[in-house]
Amino acid sequence: MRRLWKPVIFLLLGSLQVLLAYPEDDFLVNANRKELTDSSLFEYGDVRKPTPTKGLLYPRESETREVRSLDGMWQLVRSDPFDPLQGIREKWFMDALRKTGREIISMPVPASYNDITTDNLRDHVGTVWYERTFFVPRSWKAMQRTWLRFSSVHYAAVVWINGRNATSHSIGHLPFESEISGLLSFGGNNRITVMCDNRLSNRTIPQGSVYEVATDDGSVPVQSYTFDFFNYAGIHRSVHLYTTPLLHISDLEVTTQLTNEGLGRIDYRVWLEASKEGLQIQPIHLRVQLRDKDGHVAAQQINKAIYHGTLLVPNATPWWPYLMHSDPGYLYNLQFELFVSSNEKELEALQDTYRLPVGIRSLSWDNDTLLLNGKPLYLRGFGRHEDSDFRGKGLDNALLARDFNLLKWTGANAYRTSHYPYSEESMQFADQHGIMIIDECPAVNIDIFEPQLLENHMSSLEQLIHRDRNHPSVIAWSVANEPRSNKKGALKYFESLVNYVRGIAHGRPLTAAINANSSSCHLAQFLDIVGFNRYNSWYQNSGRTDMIINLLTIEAQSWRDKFGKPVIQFEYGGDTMEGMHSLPAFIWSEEYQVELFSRHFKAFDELRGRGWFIGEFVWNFADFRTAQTITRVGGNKKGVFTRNRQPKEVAHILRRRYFALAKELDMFGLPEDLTVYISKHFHNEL
Ligand code: BDP
Repeated sequence: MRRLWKPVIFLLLGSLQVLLAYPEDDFLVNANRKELTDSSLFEYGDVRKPTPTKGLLYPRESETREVRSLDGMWQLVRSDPFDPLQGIREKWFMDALRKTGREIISMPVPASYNDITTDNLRDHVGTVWYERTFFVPRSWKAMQRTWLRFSSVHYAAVVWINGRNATSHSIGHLPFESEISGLLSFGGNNRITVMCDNRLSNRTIPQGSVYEVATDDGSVPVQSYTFDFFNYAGIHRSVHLYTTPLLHISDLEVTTQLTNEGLGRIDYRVWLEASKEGLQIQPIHLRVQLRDKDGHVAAQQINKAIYHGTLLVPNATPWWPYLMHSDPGYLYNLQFELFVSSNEKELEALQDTYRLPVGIRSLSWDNDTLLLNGKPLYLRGFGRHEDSDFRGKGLDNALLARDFNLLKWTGANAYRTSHYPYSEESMQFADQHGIMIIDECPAVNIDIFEPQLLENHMSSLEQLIHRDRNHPSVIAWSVANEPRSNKKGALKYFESLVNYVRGIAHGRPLTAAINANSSSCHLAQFLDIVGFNRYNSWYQNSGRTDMIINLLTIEAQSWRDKFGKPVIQFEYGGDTMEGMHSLPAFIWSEEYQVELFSRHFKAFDELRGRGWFIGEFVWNFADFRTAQTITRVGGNKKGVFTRNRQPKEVAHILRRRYFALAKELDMFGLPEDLTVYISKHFHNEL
């Protein structure tokens, strides 16, 4: 019976795709798919470039805008895994989901849905449907527009308001929005329905495949993927309603520079958008004011009919990273006010205001180093995950705050958003705290290189850069993690990808976390900074920490010799069971993790002296959930912290190293609790 649905599903696909602008691939995972083995066959010259995304400013209240959260308890029903499109055929979106007669599950938003219930929702493959109701005030109808914005749904989403299609999106971890003024009942109750599909295919970013397996009770679809974190799904981040005037500021782009003399320069560009009724409104001028932390105007400009400009800021307070300055993360507020002609007595009226936090800093790089405000950087930090008990990948402000406290406690100054874009709230936090970000797109472990994948990959980077280009904390874009870049097809694929990204990189260097060898990698030659992942004494030479220094220094030098670019190690580490001890050290014990790190530190110090090695990143900040495999005990245990964010023994050692580097490089004093009193004859100093 189940199988009968399949032909019906395929027939429906063409028309649905047009109706919902929902990528065919996401419905059609693994059906009629030809495996592509020799990706070198493809030419990438005429790949469709993604249509640049529009808007997407983070929703902020102002005197002209209201923001309302739709976070809270939603209702969820799951589809039959063999018939993920049943709800589309039967138009579940036209009425309350309880009318489907299916089990209703209370589901918090934001959160992954996987770890909330006690049944197999965790391993569900296919679609689930979310729903909630909400009021919008009558006052929102007059003279404004209402927008619906999702900060991220993984992997793909189709959205209806009161039974009418509002928007759709695919690729997780990225925001999308749409105007819904025409779909709402103002002063009345409204229903929002979201279909979320978690299936990954050869053409999704990241890739995966769904296949059918026989079980004792029949058969089930199973999602497989090679990347090493659980494919959590659902409405992962906040959902907002926000209003704008009929003519409003729809987008902003800002770049900054700092001269040696302390003169700050801010170049900005503003986009306006009007509804049909808003087209009549006549903009008169745009006032741009830079305000310091105390609200004083540090620079301003008034533009008539010009929507870009430059502000010069004498004696600017620069944005500095944590532990490079006593006041890191200094942010100004850049206030954009649009004035229009008014019928009232005053000649002009304030139409729209948007305020953007801005850090003034310069970023530059050459073949040896990356410089911030003219100072060479040495990055010390982590690869991380958005991952925690129950919430999975759901945004959690308590977790975010705890993580930043731990980052600062260890003396880290950077992290990589491995292996996908992190929440917008975390990017804002990084700006405020002076933590530097290597901003990675969701292309992890990509393997079968082909044009549709390339188009999606470009799109994921376009969306990421559009979202994050105004954050001072972002110091590089990472175009991929561990792609199979030694394969023949990778050469043309990455040439096309990097050519495209270079055109939109917004003043940041391009990097990637590579696990191929320097001799066979087809990606590194296109990058500005070569990043590599290597698990010496873990996946290679397990148990032999006495080989690390040699192997690591030889490998780093080989990347340097071949590509002549700055080099970073983006991943090293070993799984460690908290509380497992062994003397002498044995793999999986806390002592082994300490020994493994310590040998890496020695290699890093040797490499630092060579003038082109610019960063060390531990894998991983905290333990995290993975798919079920025999190499993982409850997940990946390479964390310096446990999954509930308590330190393993190595955290204290890493902390001493990172603060020692801060002292050596930027003359920072050490925290008092870094060492403990032992005896008056023993000074436990760094
Ligand atoms: C690297 C991957 C990372 C894994 C890590 C590991 O980039 O996602 O979690 O290995 O195996 O290859 O721990």
